[in-house]
Amino acid sequence: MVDLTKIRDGVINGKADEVKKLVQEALSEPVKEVLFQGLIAGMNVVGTKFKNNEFYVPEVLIAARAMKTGMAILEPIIKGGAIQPLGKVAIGTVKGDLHDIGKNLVAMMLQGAGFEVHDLGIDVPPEKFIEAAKTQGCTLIGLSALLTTTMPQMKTVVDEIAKAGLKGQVKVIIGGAPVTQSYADEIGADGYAPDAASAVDVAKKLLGIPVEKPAAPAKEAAPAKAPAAKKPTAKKAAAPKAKKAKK
Ligand code: B12
Repeated sequence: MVDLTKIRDGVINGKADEVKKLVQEALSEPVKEVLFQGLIAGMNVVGTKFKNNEFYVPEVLIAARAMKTGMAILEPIIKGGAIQPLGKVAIGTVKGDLHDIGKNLVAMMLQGAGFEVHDLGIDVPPEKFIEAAKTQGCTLIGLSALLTTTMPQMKTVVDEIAKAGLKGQVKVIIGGAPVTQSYADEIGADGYAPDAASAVDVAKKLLGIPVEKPAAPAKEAAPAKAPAAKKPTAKKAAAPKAKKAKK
């Protein structure tokens, strides 16, 4: 029997090779346990550490890579119907905007939390989000914008969802350095999150999924690398706040 806390700690510590080996060894265990007590439990801890400024973007990316290595092994089994995803999310950077580092982090954290994530990429026109809702059954749409000039695209997507008759059935969560809760309120988005870890909590709340506290990691689980002296938040250096953005 494989100790699933080793998978969890391997994710936290960003040990992709170790996670791959352990997940392969754990295939005799129920896949749900490997996923939830191993990979997702690890990413939950990573999310909490990121929120608490104990982890920084590089540690999150390294952990997400380890999580993805394990996910790649489980995916064929999961797709075979072994586990129902928490929900289906379509995420993308809005039309005209090519920034994707933050969006990718959010996508990875959502995947790590157990959501089925359809990453539509960058420079995504509104109709692609609507299409993902209609054809893939995505009930949550995540919009990322890093430019004040592309933020109005978020309102266009919200409006298009209403025009398509999907309001209420499809929720919209927005984020990106210049985006704020007040902008979300202003354009009628259902949710906003300032970072990738909070995005998971907000996504769960919007879809009516209980937000649990992650299990504490084993004592020896230390970060993959010592964090940088200061967290390089995009917020501080970023564009003016959304209130100034045109609708
Ligand atoms: C890297 C970068 C680039 C790279 C992008 C590479 C890439 N693959 O993403 C390149 C060089 C391509 C680029 C280009 C440009 N950039 Co640029 N860029 C940046 C920079 C330095 C960092 C952005 C970043 O990745 N941050 C790190 C990530 C982790 O943070 P984040 O994106 O904010 O994401 C977090 C949260 O916001 C949130 N989040 C993000 N998305 C979502 C989505 C959802 C659903 C949720 C819930 C949460 C969420 O969670 C994330 C993780 O915690 C910022 C400065 C800054 N400090 O923000 C400028 C910045 C965004 N860029 C800027 C500009 C002006 C440009 C250009 C116009 C420059 C030019 N003249 O060509 C072009 C625009 C190209 C285009 N059409 O998009 C300005 C925008 C100013 C403004 N008022 O709009 C900034 C603010 C720099 C500045 N201070 O002037 N850029």
